[in-house]
Amino acid sequence: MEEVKTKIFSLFKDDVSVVILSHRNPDSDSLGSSLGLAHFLSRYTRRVAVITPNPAPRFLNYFPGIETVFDAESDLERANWAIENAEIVFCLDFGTLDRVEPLNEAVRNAGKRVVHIDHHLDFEPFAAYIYRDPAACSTSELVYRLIRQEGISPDAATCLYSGILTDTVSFKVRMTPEVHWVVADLIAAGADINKVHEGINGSYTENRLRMTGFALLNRLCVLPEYKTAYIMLTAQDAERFNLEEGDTEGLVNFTLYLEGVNFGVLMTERKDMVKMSFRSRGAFSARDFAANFEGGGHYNAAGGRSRLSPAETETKFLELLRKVKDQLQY
Ligand SMILES: [Mn+2]
Repeated sequence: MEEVKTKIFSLFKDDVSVVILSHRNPDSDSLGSSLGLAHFLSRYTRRVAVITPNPAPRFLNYFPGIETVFDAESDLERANWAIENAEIVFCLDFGTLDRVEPLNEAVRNAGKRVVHIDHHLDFEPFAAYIYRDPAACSTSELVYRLIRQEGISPDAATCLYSGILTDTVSFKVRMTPEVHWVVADLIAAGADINKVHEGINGSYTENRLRMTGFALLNRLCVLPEYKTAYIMLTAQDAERFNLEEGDTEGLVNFTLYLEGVNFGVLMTERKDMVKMSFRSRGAFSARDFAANFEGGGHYNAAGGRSRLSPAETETKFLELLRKVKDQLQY
């Protein structure tokens, strides 16, 4: 770690131009690590661009510096240009380049200028500098480790705190003693934890809250024999509640509130696919299961997608579930 850290720091110089890129469908850890690093780098340079492949959901607006982030969907040319011309390209919180489509080619071509910082199990070697640790709770924790000795500003601390909070599902999963030390340090550095908690838990739209209730009442299927619970939200459901990007964030976690359930899944019908989120507790690998649906991620939390219709996706899901029935009994 120390060696990589020294190498990364050797890249920083006054006025260096930096791009920080995180994955599609930005979440609190991808934005938290990206903006946390951006705040830190502002002591070296003003030429820092934080880019996301598509727009961040509105509820993440509480991040200090969010107004500086731009997305490739709104201006692909600008995003590609920024990556081509940056002296350093940070890739944060994703393991493989398919997570940053349509910017993957630009990143691949940037090879020698790329610094890859991540905690996912999936990994593709596309960077010259690699700092990854699948044992870390979040990429925000990795950024913390990278910059802590240099001093952390309150804004950077707020961003990193938010990433850690959500990637640990409010300090419930992927926890180590280290995480509490890190969080203590971030609060001491001035992290605005009220702002983060308000942003995550105090900023639902009425539609989002009612959709959550609807999904749990009418769309939750519990399969005790498979120790599994899943929710399927159709396009009509999304329309009924006027769902916005990010409104289903965290919904899948409710499935594991059930006693005796080891595997929970959320399927959401989108324009040209069914988006899937997988959560497991204990020995069952959500990530291995997600591989059946073009997915990946962490051992107990993964994502994927299906190009089949919702009904066909459900059938495929149930067939696969039958095959892993024994693995789910513990
Ligand atoms: Mn993460």
